[in-house]
Amino acid sequence: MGRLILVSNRLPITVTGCGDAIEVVPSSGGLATGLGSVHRCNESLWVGWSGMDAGASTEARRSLQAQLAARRLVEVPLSTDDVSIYYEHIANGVLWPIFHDQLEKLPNVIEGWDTYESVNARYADMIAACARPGDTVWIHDFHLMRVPALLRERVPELRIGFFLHIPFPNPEIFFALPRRQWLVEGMLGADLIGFHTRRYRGHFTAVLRRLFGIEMKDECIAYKGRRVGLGIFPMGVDSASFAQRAADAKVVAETARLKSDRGIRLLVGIDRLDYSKGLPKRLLALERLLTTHPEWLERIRLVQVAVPSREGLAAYKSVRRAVEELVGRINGRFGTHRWTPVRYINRSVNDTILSALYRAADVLLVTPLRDGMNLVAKEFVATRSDDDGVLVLSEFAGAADELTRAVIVNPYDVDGLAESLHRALQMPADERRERMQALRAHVMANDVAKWSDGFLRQLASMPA
Ligand code: ADQ
Repeated sequence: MGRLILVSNRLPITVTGCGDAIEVVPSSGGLATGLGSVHRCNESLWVGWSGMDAGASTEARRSLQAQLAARRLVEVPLSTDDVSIYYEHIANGVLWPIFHDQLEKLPNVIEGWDTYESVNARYADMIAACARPGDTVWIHDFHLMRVPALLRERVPELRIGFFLHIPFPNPEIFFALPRRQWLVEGMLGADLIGFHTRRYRGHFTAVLRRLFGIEMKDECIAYKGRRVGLGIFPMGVDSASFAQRAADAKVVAETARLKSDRGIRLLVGIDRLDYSKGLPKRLLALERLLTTHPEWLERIRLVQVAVPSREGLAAYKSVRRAVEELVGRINGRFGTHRWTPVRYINRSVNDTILSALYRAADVLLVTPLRDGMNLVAKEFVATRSDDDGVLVLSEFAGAADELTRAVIVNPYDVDGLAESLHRALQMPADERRERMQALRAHVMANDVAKWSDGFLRQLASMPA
């Protein structure tokens, strides 16, 4: 049996300190946490960038290498220029908005594809240097779309899988992308390409038809004398550990503290501060709710946790400004000496607080304008072993295809969203329980281990 080599833009760690006093600590977040269990169980190698500048001192680099090796992590060093062009400008500044249908967020000047290619080639070089015959390589996400083809050129017989964590857009939008064919050719170096939903795969096959006249048959296409599988693998979360964490004494105490304001119903939002997550529209819906249903004044509170993200990009500065203005406006307009409608937390929260917020929420709001999957929705459901709490979920999150017993909303329809909040807040206990039980049955049975096993099993079954 060969080994598994995981590949992602970032390794699942954060480097702190400097010189030989540097320390490597695990990072959290969807991909790091989700693949973390795959990495632990499979004795795999994990290739990616450490987050450390390539110009760091020799002692710092030596210390880093030793700590990475102990965790079976392999670093692809990136310079400050690489990071600013490949990661910030192309991946986050160009690919992210197009894949989330936000053409107006594109910069006027798009350049740097050569750096995207050369960084992807360095990942391919590093994987080729680590791989032994019989190994399986699993590459993740939009930062590394050229790696499958570049790796195939270097080691033609390797078994290569690629998973796209974000949506694949409608062809009409995808075709706005300069270098679109070259990116698709990059992905087609894989033996198996995975998507979260049938719709994203449908968009991808429509693009293949238009670019190459290829049709999918039995979930496969024939391309350059090879077969490439196109599969649907909705990612799950580590459901058992979220369920277990809810019983932790610290979580129980924190949950009680959050619920101590008797008579106040809690709405909760947990997001990266990203324009795709729909925060301004969510706040507008809350404002609308307090206007059209004044009976909720002094009886509800939104706790919105928004982790700062990609702050160097103008579009992110502008969504942050918009959110802060709206929070200020709503609190100023409706707040009283004893009540503040929105509590806004502009940083990451630790695992205990996260679980307590999920557990204390009367209503969890997941209202992205577009989201590949959205793991927050599934983490919430996994945490609610009390079978209570209402999930309000955007129809434009991949998770909506599975979590059909949530209150499904169109986040562009602010009035409709306000009415759905009203309905969620009023939902009788029986209906809440029936819906949450159905959601939990799905989330507990379809966890992250099932996702990775399903992908890897199908990859293993592809003809070599
Ligand atoms: P993200 O866009 O990062 O992921 P998501 O799936 O919601 O979105 O995962 C976010 C993770 O970060 C969750 O595990 C959540 O608990 C954590 N998190 C978010 N806000 C936090 C906060 N304020 N404090 C602490 N933790 C926080 C991308 C795609 C998604 C896709 C995932 C996985 O955009 O659509 O679901 O990859 O494929």
